[in-house]
Amino acid sequence: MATEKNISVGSQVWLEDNELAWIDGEALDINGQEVTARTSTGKVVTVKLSNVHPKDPDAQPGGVDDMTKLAYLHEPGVLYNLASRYELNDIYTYTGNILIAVNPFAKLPHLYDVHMMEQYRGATFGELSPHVFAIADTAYRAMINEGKSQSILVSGESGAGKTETTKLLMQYIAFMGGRAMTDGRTVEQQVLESNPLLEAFGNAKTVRNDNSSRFGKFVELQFDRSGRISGAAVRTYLLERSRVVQISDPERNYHCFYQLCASAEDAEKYKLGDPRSFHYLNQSNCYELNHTNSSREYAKTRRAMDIVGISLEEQEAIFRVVASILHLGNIEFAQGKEADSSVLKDEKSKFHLQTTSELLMCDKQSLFEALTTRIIVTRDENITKMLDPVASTTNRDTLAKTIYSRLFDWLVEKVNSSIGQDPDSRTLIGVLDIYGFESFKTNSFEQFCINLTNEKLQQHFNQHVFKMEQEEYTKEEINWSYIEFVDNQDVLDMIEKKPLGIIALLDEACMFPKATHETFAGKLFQTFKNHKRFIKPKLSRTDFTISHYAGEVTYQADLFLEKNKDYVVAEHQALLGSSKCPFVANLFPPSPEEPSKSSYKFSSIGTRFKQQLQALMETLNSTEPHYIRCVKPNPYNKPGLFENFNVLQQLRCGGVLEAVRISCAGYPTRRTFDEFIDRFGLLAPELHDGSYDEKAATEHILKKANLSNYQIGKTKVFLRAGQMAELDTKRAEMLGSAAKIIQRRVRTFL
Ligand code: AOV
Ligand code: MG
Repeated sequence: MATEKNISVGSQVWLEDNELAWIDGEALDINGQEVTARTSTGKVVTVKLSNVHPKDPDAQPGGVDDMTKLAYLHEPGVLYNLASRYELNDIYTYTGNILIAVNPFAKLPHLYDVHMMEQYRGATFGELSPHVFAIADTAYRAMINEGKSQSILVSGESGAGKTETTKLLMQYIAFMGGRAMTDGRTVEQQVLESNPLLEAFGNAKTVRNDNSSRFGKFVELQFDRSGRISGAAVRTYLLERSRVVQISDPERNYHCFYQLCASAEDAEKYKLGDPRSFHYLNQSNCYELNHTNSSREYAKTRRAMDIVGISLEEQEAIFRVVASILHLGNIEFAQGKEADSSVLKDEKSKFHLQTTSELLMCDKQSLFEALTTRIIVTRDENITKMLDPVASTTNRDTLAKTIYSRLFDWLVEKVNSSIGQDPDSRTLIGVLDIYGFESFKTNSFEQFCINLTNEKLQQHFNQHVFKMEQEEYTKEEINWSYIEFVDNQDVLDMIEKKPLGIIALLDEACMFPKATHETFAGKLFQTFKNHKRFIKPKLSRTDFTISHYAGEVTYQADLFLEKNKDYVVAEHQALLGSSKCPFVANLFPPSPEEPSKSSYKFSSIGTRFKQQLQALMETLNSTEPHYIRCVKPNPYNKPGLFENFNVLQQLRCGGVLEAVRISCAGYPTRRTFDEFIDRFGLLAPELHDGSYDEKAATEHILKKANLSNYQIGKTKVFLRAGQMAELDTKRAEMLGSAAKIIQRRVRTFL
């Protein structure tokens, strides 16, 4: 970050610190490129001048509500502003138009009640304290006034508060765009209730978050001409499938499994009971969530289903399928008589096979065969191959994952068809709740896809905040010193381009029978050996590192091929497609294509995901974006604890620090002369004599209002952050006194 190095002996300064990231102190001595200072904790240290920043001596103890109001703009300033606000439970802070939301990890009861919504309704942006409602209100009003679609992009790492924020946004928009309650269901109620429904099936407890969304979500709210919600569409991205069959302590499987087990009557109906008796749940020792009661949650899920419009028969079938997955997971295999064949391990397994087939309404023997054999299609004949117990178990898990992901997709589609799309709607507000950047000890295909998403969104953010700003300034020929930013088009090309991008190379490897993760990695090393975003780690032959906008991530290629392949085993398709339960059969419709030669038909998850992202970007590009960056103040999900290093890393990844810089350096508010005079003409009534042109009139108003440091372009006026608010206040004062005069006159008249 650019710094003003106005430091002299006696100055208040920020110093880089190993423990706190930044610590405040007083400069004692300056010697060339080194500064000696006493920290506020009493230590005397000598640090490089480049690691010292001046500290604002007049900084307000409670911080400022917009980073662009900071007197000195730099990393420690931004960080300590957030920290000191957080201490006072002021969890929201603006950076120009971007909202930063620091997770309070505590209920703030009055922050989101109806009274609060009333307050933000129609309030000028920036007039009230920063709030997620203010962003929703701005988007809603911009849609109404300008007839342009809007989108609100919520990002942040796991547990940062994206999903909660999204729900608050939707709640506010429903409040603004709802219609009076009728005895039937209203569209906005259905939209709101789709949240608990999808959370029951798509959220789970992870180490990072007790209610972690294991899928990405874009909700499109459609509006009619009068600004009422008239339809909605939910798009979801990449549900984590592996969780259905594999969990590790202290995580959990998807909430719906525990909810169903806790529901007294239904659990009995489906021969369930203690979750501890099911393999898919007892791989972890965690069964309960703090502060939640599973049977009450089950009732909530059922109610959400009612409201969304899922019939009772469908609900019965959904939970029957959920139960069948638990029973399926308890079917165990032992070595059969013939080499490499499997039999059921014991009586318990027989019981679970029986129950699974009853619940799925398919033939027990066919189910057993679908689990323990594989048909190999050759040119001349079909050969039935027996599977050994290990292969049968893997096969069983594959079936469980397939059923669950089909069920989830069905729910999403049902939400969409039931709420309904409004074909006449011309404007929409999209709300995006999607996984933030991830970098773990081991990173696989999922992280690769998630980080691709974030690269795309970062580019969108870049384009919006940086490129658009600069283009606008250039177009208007105003004075503007270009701010540098790191463009990430090169990373995107490396991943997405055909035929030599990483995804294309991965698809190629998946289609080539002899390819392994080693040959795939080798191909990557060869293709990108001189790419500045690609690094081959020294100690591994199959790891590769991508230099993402938010930092380097090393991926393990091992499971990439396997995870990129999306296919339904033909035997599974045949088994469930012929289920006597129409709901189950419907989850496995016959594929429209010719029956494939091989029982594994490959379709690429990576490529499909890339296309989904492309479609998402196109939607976003046709809207006016609003950004909310959620920040997780500490990794322990504890209230009141603000860890500097952690937060800084998130601010960097979210582009917040860059955005702060540009917001301040630039002119975030702009209006055409015409719009400006419309709004503020009353500040200079003498303009009515008509002797000014628009540009001169604009300048006249600005001078009269005592503003400086704005820019007048060719068609627009450009204001610094905060100046619009200043003008608005003056305008409100004028209007207020005018209203008082009228009131007084009315009173005298009476
Ligand atoms: P995420 O969506 O960003 O994580 P959530 O929205 O689920 O994170 O938030 C995690 C938890 O933080 C919630 O369950 C709440 O307990 C708490 N929380 C978040 N926002 C607020 C708020 N405004 N007020 C009070 N508590 C809050 V993930 O889906 O895991 O990426 O994958
Ligand atoms: Mg979430």
